[in-house]
Amino acid sequence: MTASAFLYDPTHQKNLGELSQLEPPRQRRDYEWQIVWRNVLAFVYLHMATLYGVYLILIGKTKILTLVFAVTISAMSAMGVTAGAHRLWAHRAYKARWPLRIFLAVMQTMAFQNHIYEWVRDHRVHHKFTETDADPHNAKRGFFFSHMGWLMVRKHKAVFEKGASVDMSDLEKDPIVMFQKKTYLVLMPLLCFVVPAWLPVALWNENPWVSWYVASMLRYTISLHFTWLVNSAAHIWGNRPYDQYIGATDNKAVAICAFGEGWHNYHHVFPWDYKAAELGNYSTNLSTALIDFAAKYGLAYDLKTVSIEMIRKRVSRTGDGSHPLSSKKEAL
Ligand code: ST9
Ligand code: ZN
Ligand code: ZN
Repeated sequence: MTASAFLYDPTHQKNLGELSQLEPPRQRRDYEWQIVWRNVLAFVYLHMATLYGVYLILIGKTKILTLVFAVTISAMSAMGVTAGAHRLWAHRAYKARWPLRIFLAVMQTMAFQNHIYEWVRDHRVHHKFTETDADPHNAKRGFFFSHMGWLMVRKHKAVFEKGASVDMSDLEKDPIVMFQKKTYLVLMPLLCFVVPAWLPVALWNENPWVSWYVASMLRYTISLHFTWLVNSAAHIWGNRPYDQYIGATDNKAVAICAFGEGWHNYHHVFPWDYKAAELGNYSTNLSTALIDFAAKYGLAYDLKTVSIEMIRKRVSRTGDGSHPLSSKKEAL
């Protein structure tokens, strides 16, 4: 379902509705919002249900075990996105043996951020055409669009056209990814909504509605917002120690919320580093802790990283001066 409610000017990000009378149609038709009302309604329900979940916690209706469970499965599903869809499948920053790949694919399914193939395609397109019309969540279109607005409108035609140049053949050869893609419409609702709502009822007799609003709705919404902050906040606020000429920033708060994915200026400059950050500090990068742990037991291997010399050169060539190795700092 579509509604061409607003016209979009990619340079000035303003509503061109009122100009519609003045400009010739060919110029005006460059891009129109096409709102996908099904998604808008789903997000409205999700957020209302989430607020009700918060209320159920505040009035003490939720069992402690349910809260512990919600936090635990949030963390596990986050790993499916960060260590799985992002660092393993999108960037090939390390290799993983099949038990780890299956674990990450199951966790990524529980996170419901689209199946791995679609997630990776959008993400590779984001890296290749960052902050242009071809970027699915182009941060030049403002905080809301890059955060969640992009999931409520049809994509810009540049995303389809330029996105077609992105190589996805590695994923097409991965049976785990292709199995998940084929079975997603069955597995995702089960793993993201049904099982998380059912387990607290079955195991410690939680009220089914409390379980639905807290372990399913609230848990899912919070993990979505933490993820979306990487596309919004970490393309707006923070330092640019490695490259001041790109939009992506290093943002510690986002790094903590998104399990190490907020060191986004570094990540856009060195996307093949399995840490998605210069330093392997686990407190702001739990995903690195998981990959290192898996590597210890041989489940992850060929971990790629970046030499300090390469980092130093890049910092002094394009950094904003906020990095400790910055020559601009030394000169002060
Ligand atoms: C979600 C994703 O939330 C979040 C991703 C975040 C990424 C963050 C990255 C940062 C690092 C990781 C941080 C993790 C932190 C975790 C911490 C957690 C605590 N290239 O899409 P369609 C073509 S999802 C090439 O339908 P529309 C293609 O042919 C949330 N081609 O476009 C495709 O057909 P097919 C839940 C492309 O119609 C066709 O176009 N999910 C590309 O414009 C149609 O594609 C939702 O809300 C491309 N990039 O619809 C669902 N894209 O697929 C939202 C498309 O058959 N999605 N094509 O090959 C939708 O409903 C729709 O996609 C739409 C656009 C309405 C948004
Ligand atoms: Zn980015
Ligand atoms: Zn990336």
